[in-house]
Amino acid sequence: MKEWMGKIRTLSLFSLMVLVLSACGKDNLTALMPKGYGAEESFKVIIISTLVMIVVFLIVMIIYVYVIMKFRQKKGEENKIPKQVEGSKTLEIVWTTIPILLLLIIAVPTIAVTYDLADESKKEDSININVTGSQFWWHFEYAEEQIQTSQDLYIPVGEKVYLNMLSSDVIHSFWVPALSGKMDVNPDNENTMYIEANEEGVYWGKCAEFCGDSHSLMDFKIVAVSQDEYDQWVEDMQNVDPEATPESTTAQEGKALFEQSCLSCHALDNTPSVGPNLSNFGDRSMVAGVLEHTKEELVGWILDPAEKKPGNGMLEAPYLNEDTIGEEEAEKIADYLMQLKPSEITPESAK
Ligand code: HEC
Ligand SMILES: [Cu+2]
Repeated sequence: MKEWMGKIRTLSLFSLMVLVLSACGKDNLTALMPKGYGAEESFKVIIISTLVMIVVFLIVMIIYVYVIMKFRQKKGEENKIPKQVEGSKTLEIVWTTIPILLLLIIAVPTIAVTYDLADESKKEDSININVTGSQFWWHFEYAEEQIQTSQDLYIPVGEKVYLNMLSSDVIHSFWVPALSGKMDVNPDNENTMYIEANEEGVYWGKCAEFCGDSHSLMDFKIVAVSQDEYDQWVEDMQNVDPEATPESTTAQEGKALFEQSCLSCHALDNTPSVGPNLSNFGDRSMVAGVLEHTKEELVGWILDPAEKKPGNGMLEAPYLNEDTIGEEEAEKIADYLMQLKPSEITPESAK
């Protein structure tokens, strides 16, 4: 093979790697840029394990190359059989002890961090949120504040916030890589974890347990704001008024249509509901967790939720089999939902 061909191959391989790996860095969706206590502690464990692995790799490679060079067949010695060794106590002890020590170096901090992150001693005095995972969306109920919201979870910066998690159907897993590790969300036994954000911002969350058709679209956001902003948000949410009359006439017509076809599953106040709570829908960061928060996307979602998120719970909506909601009606409903903005504190303001 010509020499330049080999060089071009190596070059294209590296360019491909740069391309592929550069897509990995969304800085609000990575465990490698921790922005909260749980993620920081986990990151330390990642670093320790990686260092141990690098050291082991280097030592093994050095011995490997040395042995290949030293014991390869040499010219004129084709029939030479090297000295045969059977068993060596010293070697056996060395290669048993070193791995034990290495495992201890990894195990001690890992176990310490695991227990630390499972600590519930501050739970009673902290904000407690009941989290429900459903195919394929997330619901958040602030137990004491009596607020219900979905998809965007608001928390104050620098506070441990305890999440008590249950699933309404299959097993999901709650994961906000920049803030903490994963936790299974089961149908019957409640799991608790805490998250804590160091800085204001919007952190991306994902379901990390394969749970059905649209598992990869089961996204949510953590909106971390200052304590004052958080208090303000709580007050605003406690005062939502589902009866408020919208300004524009299209939105008023949208409200009536919404009450007819949608209110059976969605709530606009602090009561529980089968589908996502929409009382602050105008302030959402996304539509259904994954679509851009625009009127066009919302209209598209209302007309054909199956296309955007296969297998989702809204496909049960009776209006989808009736002729009641066409493009015109969907636009009116979208006008209505987009103006539901009870608070000035939003994912936009937190960025
Ligand atoms: C059978 C119950 C049901 C009915 C009826 C229903 N929905 Fe839904 N809706 C859901 C469920 C469940 C989801 C969550 C889907 C997902 O993301 O997996 C949802 C999601 C949504 C979302 C995205 C929520 C968010 O927080 O981003 C919007 C907006 C929405 N529905 C609007 C409507 C409108 C408008 C109607 C009436 C035309 C309607 N829905 C009727 C069950 C329903
Ligand atoms: Cu899931």
